[in-house]
Amino acid sequence: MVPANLTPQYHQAEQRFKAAKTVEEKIEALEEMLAVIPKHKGTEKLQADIKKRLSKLRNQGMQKSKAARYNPYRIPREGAGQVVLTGFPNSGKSSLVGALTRARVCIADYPFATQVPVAGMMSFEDISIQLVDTPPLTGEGVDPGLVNLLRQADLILLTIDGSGDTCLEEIEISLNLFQQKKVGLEEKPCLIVITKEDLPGTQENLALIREFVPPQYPLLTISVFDAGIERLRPQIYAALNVIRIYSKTPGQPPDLRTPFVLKKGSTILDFARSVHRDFPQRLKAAKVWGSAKFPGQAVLRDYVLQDKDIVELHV
Ligand SMILES: Nc1nc2c(ncn2[C@@H]2O[C@H](COP(=O)(O)OP(=O)(O)OP(=O)(O)O)[C@@H](O)[C@H]2O)c(=O)[nH]1
Ligand SMILES: [Mg+2]
Repeated sequence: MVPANLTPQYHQAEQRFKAAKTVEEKIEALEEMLAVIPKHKGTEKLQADIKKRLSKLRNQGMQKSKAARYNPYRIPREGAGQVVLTGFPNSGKSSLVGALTRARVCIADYPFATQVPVAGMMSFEDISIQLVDTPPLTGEGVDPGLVNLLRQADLILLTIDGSGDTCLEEIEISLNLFQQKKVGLEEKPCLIVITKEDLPGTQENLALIREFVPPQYPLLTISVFDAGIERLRPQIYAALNVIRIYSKTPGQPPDLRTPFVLKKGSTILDFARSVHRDFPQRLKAAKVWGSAKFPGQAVLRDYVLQDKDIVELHV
């Protein structure tokens, strides 16, 4: 075996490696060892060894920096639609998500209680809809993560504390911000929920609020301490503009447990596409129960489906 003939420089670097505490320090020392190691047959095995340790540490480092880049605003859509709740501090976002889902939200009587988005599933009849609680909006700047979340949402739910002196300003600032940040209110619905209906201040402000809000925004008034909050489930579902379609295999009863959720206005062809991507080409006939003139009526592929229709596709 050829002697390694390691240099003092190498030994120093090796000492630094042994003393290193962080992944970064270790990587740096190993790189130095590799740079100064005499390159000949006798050190080949040692060189390979250093390279192996380096790549292992670099992988660790990458995972660490991935964790550092973790984005709490990245919330994958789940269920029949994603509803993002937004609004000024203390306006009742977390209380709503807490009342309608099992998500562990932070509710507090001081502002800025919520620091990262929290998602929960709201059940409505036989489907569930994702509600996302978020940190508050303010008049001064908005987190780009929140803007992205609003852009990707299927429905925006703006909460306004009806009892507050600044409720009209909050509505104005929020709607302006949605426009400035182009969150897509041209094609996506936005519900304005006036919270704290139980407080006398809200009752006093309601007439003003109704006059102030542009007519294209549906206004709801609720209290989380009142059973009326349950009305929100169907109202959120309705605002999502989707329909549920149950599929039926020929000769069998329909599958009423797991509906397909489609955009309102979807046709037989759209439904066929969501069942299987080959179905539109293979589709020979379709029958509809529900909105059809009579149960099991044969319909064409451009037939517009309605909520709760049962569809039998023949391919
Ligand atoms: N009286 C009354 N109080 C409410 C209602 N909804 C929420 N609150 C109270 O208002 C305070 C703020 O509620 P949160 O749900 O934490 O408000 P938030 O919008 O999530 O607040 P941030 O996370 O700071 O943005 C809490 O003390 C709630 O109990 C309501 O309908 N009626
Ligand atoms: Mg909150």
